[in-house]
Amino acid sequence: MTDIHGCRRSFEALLDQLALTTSDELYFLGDYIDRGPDSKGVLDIILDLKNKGHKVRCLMGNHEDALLIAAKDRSFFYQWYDGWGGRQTLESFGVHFAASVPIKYMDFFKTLEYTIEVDGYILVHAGLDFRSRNPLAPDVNMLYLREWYDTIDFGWLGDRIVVHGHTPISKAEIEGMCRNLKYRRVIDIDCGCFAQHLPRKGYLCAFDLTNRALYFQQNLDDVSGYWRSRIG
Ligand SMILES: [Mn+2]
Repeated sequence: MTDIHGCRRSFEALLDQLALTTSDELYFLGDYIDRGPDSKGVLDIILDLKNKGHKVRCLMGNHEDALLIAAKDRSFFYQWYDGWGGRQTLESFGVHFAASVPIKYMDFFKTLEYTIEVDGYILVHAGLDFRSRNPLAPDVNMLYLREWYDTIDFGWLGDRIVVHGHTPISKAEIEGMCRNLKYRRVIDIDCGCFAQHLPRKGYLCAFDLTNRALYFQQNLDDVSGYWRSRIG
């Protein structure tokens, strides 16, 4: 799953739909926080899954990177707060500054990985930088890349498939990528959960790596606070 963006109710509903057991491995592709109303709730669920014995691995998204920067850099803080939906994250914690987010969560952000390679898949938040000599070398670009498909080195990639988020696309586009995995070797599973008012978006998506099956959950959260502040 990817780009939950504080949509705790949608996240819970998708987990219910998946009916996981502790033998399932769970991979989260980043952007747990910002925009949606309950970033703290999303993080609590993930930490709880770990505590209950689920195998959980979590990638870093650009929004977690931004929070860590905002905790140290006052001028970036205001940009994150107003422009990135950081306001909603801080409201969920009941604090006023990024640096005031409880240490338990800050420590979690610092453990996040840049890529995971598992069972013929490469998982990453935004994309791989194929201009780099080693596209798997940890690099902040991996959290921010857009429109990188033209640079894919299929020789280097071989039989592997890249799974990523970060760029919201429609449910139909995700389903199309899933059908064409054999040739395209990449799938974006960000269905713009927080963008519930946009056509064909507003779903949280899960991709079953074993069966190459998709699961969608329509957004159940009130994201109007973020959109009001964006328009206002
Ligand atoms: Mn992102």
